[in-house]
Amino acid sequence: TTTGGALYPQATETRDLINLDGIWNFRKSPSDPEVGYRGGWYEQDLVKTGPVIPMPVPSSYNDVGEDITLRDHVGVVWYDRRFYVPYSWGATGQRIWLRFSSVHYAAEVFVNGKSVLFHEIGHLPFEAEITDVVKYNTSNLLTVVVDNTLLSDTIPQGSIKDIYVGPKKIRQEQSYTFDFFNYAGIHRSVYLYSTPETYIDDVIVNTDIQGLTGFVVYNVTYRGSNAEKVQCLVEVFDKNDTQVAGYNDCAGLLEIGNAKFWFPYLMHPEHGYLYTFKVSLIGSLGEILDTYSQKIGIRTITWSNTTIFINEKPLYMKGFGMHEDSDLRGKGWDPVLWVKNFNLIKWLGANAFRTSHYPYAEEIYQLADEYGIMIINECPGVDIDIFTNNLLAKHKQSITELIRRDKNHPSVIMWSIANEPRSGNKLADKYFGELVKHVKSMDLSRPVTIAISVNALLDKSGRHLDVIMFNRYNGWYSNSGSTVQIAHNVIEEATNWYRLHSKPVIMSEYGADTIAGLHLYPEFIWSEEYQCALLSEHFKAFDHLRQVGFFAGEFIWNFADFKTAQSITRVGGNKKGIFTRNRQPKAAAHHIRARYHAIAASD
Ligand code: GCB
Repeated sequence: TTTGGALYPQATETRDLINLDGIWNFRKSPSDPEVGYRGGWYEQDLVKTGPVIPMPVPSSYNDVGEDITLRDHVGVVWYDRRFYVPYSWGATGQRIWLRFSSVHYAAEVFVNGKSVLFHEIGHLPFEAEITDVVKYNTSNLLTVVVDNTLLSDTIPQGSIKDIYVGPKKIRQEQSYTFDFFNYAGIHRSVYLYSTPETYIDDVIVNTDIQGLTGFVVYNVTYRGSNAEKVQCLVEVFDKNDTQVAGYNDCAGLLEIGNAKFWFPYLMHPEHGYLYTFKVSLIGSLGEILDTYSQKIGIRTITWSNTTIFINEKPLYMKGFGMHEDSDLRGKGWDPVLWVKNFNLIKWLGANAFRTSHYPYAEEIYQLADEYGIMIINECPGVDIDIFTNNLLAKHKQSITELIRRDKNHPSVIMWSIANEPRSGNKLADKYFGELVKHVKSMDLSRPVTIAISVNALLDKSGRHLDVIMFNRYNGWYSNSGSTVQIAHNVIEEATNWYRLHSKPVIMSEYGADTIAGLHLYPEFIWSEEYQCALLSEHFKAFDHLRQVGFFAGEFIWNFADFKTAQSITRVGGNKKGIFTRNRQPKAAAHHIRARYHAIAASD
């Protein structure tokens, strides 16, 4: 299920697309996950197997009801709906594909009672060709079984414990060491789409710059019974739809004179400049078999032992860690939320964010490409704890699927292969050595990093990386309520990392939980005043470090408040946002905004 190119689905002259989002039927499985399988829930409408409730797709299922056992459910749930396939798709011999943009955590998919897909690891797309399974003369039954269970060999890891009342086991509880809520369900859009019999499977694009000239190195792969006789036509169009390059080959190098390069937001008046890269497969009679278009940006990322460069200019990143998280929807893809997020990012004058702690929806990367916002793209390896070979294989798989999906986005400028692993463990050395090798076997064009929390002297992952990121909560988890040591500690720690590894250093997390509307002066923890004071002390350190010269970026934790598991350190969730969960600014947002715009003006 993870072969092929994972191209974002689109309708073109030769392809059609039907979105299957909407309200599906939903049924929670009893705690024995086999009950539904034994009862044949996959081969009949769910409603015939017992009570169902309406469930929006895409969305997390946890927060749409009033049922605590739904919110805290551990294990399997079932979804189903019916769909039609247009006659015309069959009449023209189209291949038919079913694509899930993401389901958390594991999913098995049935069409008309037949198992067509199994996928593990949330946050990443998977698809299958279902040409031979669909019917044209009647509706088709689509059933999805979703399991949210996290164990020691899932990415990320978790554990399950049995809860007893006296001698009687009454339920299971999921626990995990990361703090964001383990939302589950069909989190992103579901598509039915068609391609011709001979079709474009993947397009890989890399870019280079020499003087004013942009270069595009590309490779098109295709499949189908006509594959031996096809040719490729590749065309590049600028924003005015004027063709600026073209070539008749499935792999090659295109040259664009006087090119407009892709620059980050505020680094150039035309930041986020995108070209359209169109591929056509041409048959032996000159007929068009298939077409596929995508936006590309011409830019280079390079790095030295002190500096990251974009288009040969030194880069300083200003941003934050984020989450896919909102009220009611949980981790469900929501275009309203994300257009708002991007408007706030621009309002702040930020130029980057990290997809902490998993790959985000594909549409988010498309928006980032357009807006010129840089992404540190993180795989779902958060809080890796027990380093086994099984886990390594799965961790590699998550990276394979991530790079396969996101390789062409100009906004993606770095791969983060983990967040806060227990990298002091001696097994971490080999583990991360192998993971970095794996990334490099797929993509040499972007630096590899990890957001590290272990002390620099104990950490065993840093030597494998191109860029060092560290997370530290001075004035919050340590010296809570006191800001006096912050600037000193941050400078010292960043300098230690640089001395040890001679690599660019980024502070990837720092911050303070803050209840919006709580005012305490002189500053006192949890108040808006304290969050601002804590940020100010970090700014002093960052300004100093930038002068010294190896410091490449500052990332506040977090963009917005988000939901967590229940804990005595979390008041209705993690409140380190500079925005509330409803995206209203705390005082800190105004504070950051002044800083980020001032840095942009002086760059
Ligand atoms: C961290 C984690 C992040 C948490 C944050 C916190 O180090 O990387 O996922 O949310 O701390 O607020 O505790």
